[in-house]
Amino acid sequence: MSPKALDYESINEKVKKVQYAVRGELYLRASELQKEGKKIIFTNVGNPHALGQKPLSFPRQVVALCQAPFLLDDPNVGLIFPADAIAKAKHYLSLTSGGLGAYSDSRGIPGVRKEVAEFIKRRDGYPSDPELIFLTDGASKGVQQILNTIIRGEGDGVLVPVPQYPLYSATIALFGGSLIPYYLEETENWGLNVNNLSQAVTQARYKGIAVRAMVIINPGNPTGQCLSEANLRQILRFCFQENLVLLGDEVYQQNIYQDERPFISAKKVLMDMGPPISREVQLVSFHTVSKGYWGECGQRGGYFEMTNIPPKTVDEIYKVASISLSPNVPAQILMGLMVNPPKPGDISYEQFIRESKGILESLRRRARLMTDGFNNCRNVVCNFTEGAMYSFPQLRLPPRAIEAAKKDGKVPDVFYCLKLLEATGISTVPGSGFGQKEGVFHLRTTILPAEEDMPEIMVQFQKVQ
Ligand code: DCS
Repeated sequence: MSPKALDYESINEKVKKVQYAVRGELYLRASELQKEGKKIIFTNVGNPHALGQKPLSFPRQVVALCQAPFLLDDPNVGLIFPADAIAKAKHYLSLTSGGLGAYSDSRGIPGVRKEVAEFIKRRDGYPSDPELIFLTDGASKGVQQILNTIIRGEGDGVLVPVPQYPLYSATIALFGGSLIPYYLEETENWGLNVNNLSQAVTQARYKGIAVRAMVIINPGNPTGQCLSEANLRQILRFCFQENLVLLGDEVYQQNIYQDERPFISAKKVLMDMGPPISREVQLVSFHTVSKGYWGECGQRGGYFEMTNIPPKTVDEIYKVASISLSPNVPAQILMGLMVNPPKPGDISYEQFIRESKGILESLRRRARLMTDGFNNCRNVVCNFTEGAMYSFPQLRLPPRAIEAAKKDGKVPDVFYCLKLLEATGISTVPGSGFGQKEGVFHLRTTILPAEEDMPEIMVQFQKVQ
């Protein structure tokens, strides 16, 4: 009998080709060890609540009321919920057509998209059109929707930073496109060199690949660098010259741990550059409720904003989004709250500021503790985490470790991370999962373990050296 369509040998080869290291071999081994009773610290995923970060009170109060609207009719509701949370819940319920149990428009609730547009305008100083903003189930879904629209087949290339977050490599593989790497400069704090970009494009075109888009991750994952305004200008000019769509992954825009390079959006820099570039370069920017001091990864809320994308293309993206009917509605409300949080004078303002500042300041200290801890290890060098949630130290593995890995049939950094896991229970991701230069090895860990556990974790890292 011929194989059935879902027999392994006959399924879509592109599915088999996909690799996603953040939940790969290391994660699977860590889960096994956990089942056997070993205490595991999961620093493989940027999943703050899983490592003890508390949700912010105000947004959860609002969403709780939206989920259980009958509480709004309870005469005691005001004893449990602050009046501004009650008012906000009523506001969001009034924007839905039937509450959280009803599908929304496939682009998201219009009133929330308007709040996102107002946030972007406040942030950048330029108008933003709610019609060009789509709400999504996390930023991942948005990235997939856009890459799906761009990639027509193997001959289409997308420039991706290396090291990169494997959402990009995996999605490009799944859609059958070609990933064109451009290497970030580790010795320049993971900066982006435009000459590397030109070289990457020239080489790809020589191979007959139509390079159509470029991805930037700012702040970087796994590399943690923040792009300067000058660098963003160079990138946008390059996209203009080379006729590339820019995908601006800005999910870590709240996670900044230094003052020299505050976050600046690609949209703002594009608009600052003026015509013709500001009218020509096609840009799609992504954001999420999963990161920042929100860390609401499980809620799956995101948005993307399109700039200079023709209405007919927007309609096609809308049509394809409609196949999934509606993004997750509770997360849309969280997104509304994220872009429109309590204001000075509101009852919940002070508590909101106290909680959010507390998380961000602790992350800043943890970024420092981790970088310093790695740089105190023998045979490790590590750039400072300027932003995002990760540390990406380089491991100077001795030849005998590389030999031992080879004997075991493993990539050396996978071998090292497995050893680290067995010895300490710390579950990291090998650098090879993100891409790195030939012969250089890294690991990625999040900076998310509780601050009080951090010194002990760094001692554990030092022991394995
Ligand atoms: N873009 C980047 C750069 C990310 O790091 C992530 C998540 C996403 C997009 C997608 O986020 P959401 O779909 O949740 O909005 N980062 C993963 C990571 O590297 N560790 O944890 C999750």
